[in-house]
Amino acid sequence: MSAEGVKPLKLVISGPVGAGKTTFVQSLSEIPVVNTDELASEDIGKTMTTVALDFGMLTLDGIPVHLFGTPGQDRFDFMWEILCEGALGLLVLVAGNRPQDFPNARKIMEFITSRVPVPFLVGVTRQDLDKVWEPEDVADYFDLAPHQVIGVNATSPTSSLLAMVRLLESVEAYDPNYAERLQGQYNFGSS
Ligand SMILES: Nc1nc2c(ncn2[C@@H]2O[C@H](COP(=O)(O)OP(=O)(O)OP(=O)(O)O)[C@@H](O)[C@H]2O)c(=O)[nH]1
Ligand SMILES: [Mg+2]
Repeated sequence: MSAEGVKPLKLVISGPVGAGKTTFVQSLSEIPVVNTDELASEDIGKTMTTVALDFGMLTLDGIPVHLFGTPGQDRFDFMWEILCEGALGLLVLVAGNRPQDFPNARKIMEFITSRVPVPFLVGVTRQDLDKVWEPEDVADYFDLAPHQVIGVNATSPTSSLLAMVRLLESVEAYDPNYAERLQGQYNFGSS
């Protein structure tokens, strides 16, 4: 239990390499993000990559929210499951200008949700760029309901906050008792 007696909410941000997971956590966190980015040991199209997790924290309406970003590379897939344990919700990010990553995003979604029954949304990043897939088209691609896919600019705190609020709303819609049932299961950071 935290000092105020309010248990933190745990949210996980996953998705393929370069989707914007670390950026999203950095945009939202009120503390310096615990970051495990290292030089990529293979060609993944960028220099640094997350090898364990990102951890950030913010407070929403007085409730502490803990954000965990996962690695994108599937060589670290064991972390996906570990990080999703006890999570209230999952946001699977995919870069809207990289449709070649969509199959990988599907794999990650299926990997996690088949092991941990966590409510999730898909966030299509890079909505600030031209020539980017619209959330509705990505919903069609993944065979998801339109409300399960949202657009986001992960470099923007405002846009990231909106996406996070949408995720929390969808958790509530998924099962109003879900949060209550998780109480007591997740105590990370509490004292
Ligand atoms: N313009 C724009 N750039 C973005 C957005 N999201 C991420 N980026 C950029 O994309 C690059 C990769 O972002 P990261 O946050 O490192 O991606 P990641 O998902 O953490 O990647 P891994 O840890 O390697 O799996 C960075 O240069 C970000 O600034 C977005 O919504 N808009
Ligand atoms: Mg990262």
